[in-house]
Amino acid sequence: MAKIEIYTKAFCGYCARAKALLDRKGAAYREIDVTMDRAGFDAMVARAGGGRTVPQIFIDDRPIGGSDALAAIEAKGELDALLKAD
Ligand SMILES: N[C@@H](CCC(=O)N[C@@H](CS)C(=O)NCC(=O)O)C(=O)O
Repeated sequence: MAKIEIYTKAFCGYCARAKALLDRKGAAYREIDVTMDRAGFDAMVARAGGGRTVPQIFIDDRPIGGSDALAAIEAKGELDALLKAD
């Protein structure tokens, strides 16, 4: 299984949507809640190439983007392979 990380904030609908998709896939992930974590947020922005919205998702350290990007990968039928890669 790939290493999956998702940066989130509280009360974030897009975060809930992305996590629900990962949950449906049975994917284990590390959630980094940056609601009150400025250093964590700054690290997220740096890793995401400037992306400041949440969620920001990383699969095996590769920046995927947010919930819409994850859903687009799923719509193309490519998410299962990405999640299983190691
Ligand atoms: N298209 C993005 C939208 C993400 C988005 O707008 N997230 C909101 C929170 S749910 C956000 O980060 N807003 C800016 C902010 O909270 O500073 C995605 O699919 O992830």
